[in-house]
Amino acid sequence: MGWQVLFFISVLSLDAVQGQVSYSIPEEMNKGASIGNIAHDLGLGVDRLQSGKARIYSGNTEEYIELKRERGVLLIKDRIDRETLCGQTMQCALHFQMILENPMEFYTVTVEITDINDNPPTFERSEMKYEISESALTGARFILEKAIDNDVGVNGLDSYALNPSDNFVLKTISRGEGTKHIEMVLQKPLDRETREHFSLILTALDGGEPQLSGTMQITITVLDANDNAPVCSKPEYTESVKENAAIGTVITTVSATDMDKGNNGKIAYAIPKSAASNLFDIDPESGVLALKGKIDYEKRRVYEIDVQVSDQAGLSDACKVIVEVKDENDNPPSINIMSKSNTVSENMKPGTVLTMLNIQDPDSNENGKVMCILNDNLPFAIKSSSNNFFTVVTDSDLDRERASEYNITVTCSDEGVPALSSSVTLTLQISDVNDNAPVFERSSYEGYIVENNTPGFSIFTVKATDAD
Ligand SMILES: *[C@@H]1O[C@H](CO)[C@@H](O)[C@H](O)[C@H]1NC(C)=O
Ligand SMILES: [Ca+2]
Ligand SMILES: [Ca+2]
Repeated sequence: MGWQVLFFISVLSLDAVQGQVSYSIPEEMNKGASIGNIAHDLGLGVDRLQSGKARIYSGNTEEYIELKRERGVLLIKDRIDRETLCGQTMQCALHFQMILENPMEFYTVTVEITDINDNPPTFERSEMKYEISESALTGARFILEKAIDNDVGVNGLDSYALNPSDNFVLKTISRGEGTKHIEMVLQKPLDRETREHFSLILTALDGGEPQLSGTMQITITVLDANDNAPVCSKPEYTESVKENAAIGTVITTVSATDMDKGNNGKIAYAIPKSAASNLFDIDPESGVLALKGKIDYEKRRVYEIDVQVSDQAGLSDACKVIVEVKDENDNPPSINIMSKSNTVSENMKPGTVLTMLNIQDPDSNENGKVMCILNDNLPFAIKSSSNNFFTVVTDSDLDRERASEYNITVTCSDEGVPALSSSVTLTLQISDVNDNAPVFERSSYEGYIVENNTPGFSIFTVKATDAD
């Protein structure tokens, strides 16, 4: 960047003031660099500066500029930083006088210091962190830190950029005197379940040539909101369990998921109060469904259990567990005597019905299929007349004279594995019929009588018997 000399000589009202000269130089020139030929610019010879013992005078600017009397030039004595000298003030200049003696004269010298772009915009912090709820509405605004550029004019802060800008856009608000206020505005809703962390770069640019920039990292953590309800992994579970299974038997594990975080996603399992809630228990944390009471196939074959899954923030889902109870052979047949004869006449014909029985077995299939038998070697038989009905009948001729009483044991068994059975004993008396004629012990008797036997003398004894 070049520099220019602006000078003019004017006659001022003060006699002693001979004129003034102005120079314009950029800041940061090297030590010893020439500012201007002041002798020439004021129309003075180098001799005059020598004879007049020319010197420059000012409160404190000697430290920056020196006068080379023998050459008639002003030189840079020390580094000039416009920012140190003038801060953010647009106009920056050094003012001093050049004084000569014999005769005494003085000249006013102004050295204007122009800005060069030697400062990039900078942020006080390298990173800013934000925590933003995923439920934040579009249009939500977040104030960003401003950058500082110590240069002035075009070399000062010019613009900002924010990248990437998928969810957030940058908004710059001018507030009067060139002060800019910057905000990040949510333009697309956040979803923690899709993306939890964002890293953006805020860049501040100046308008210098070449352009300088500074950056700050913006880290955004998306906070969870309870925007997801728990979801059962299956809407319906079907399981089977044996009746009489022990208390504590695990039936199944219900599972559900919730995409939210922390308590918003912490699931609790429960069975609402119902008939099933007395028989089944679910672990609130693990979802393990277990038996809590006795289940009986003969009482109920299917249970539908509603399981509620809830997060800790009030959202829930429901799933169903269908439990089919499997039969076990846990019931022996029960024998009910519907009607019976305690006594039967010995002349009854074979096939006479003595007892009618009704057999019940509440188990299902083979476990409830029943057959009945009698104990061996009896003149009786058992017949099944129809479903669950049995009759005990005479099977051959009876003879009271041979057997007058029978103990008939009826044993009924189901076909379960192992089989269960029960039995009942029926006592039957056989009543007499006159079916036997008296019979002599012998077919002929022979006896002797001696003479003069006394009356009443027994000749022989005739003996007859009757089986009835
Ligand atoms: C039948 O059973 C009863 C009682 O157990 C017994 O007293 C009786 O002698 C038995 N009768 C026969 C014929 O076995
Ligand atoms: Ca700058
Ligand atoms: Ca500068």
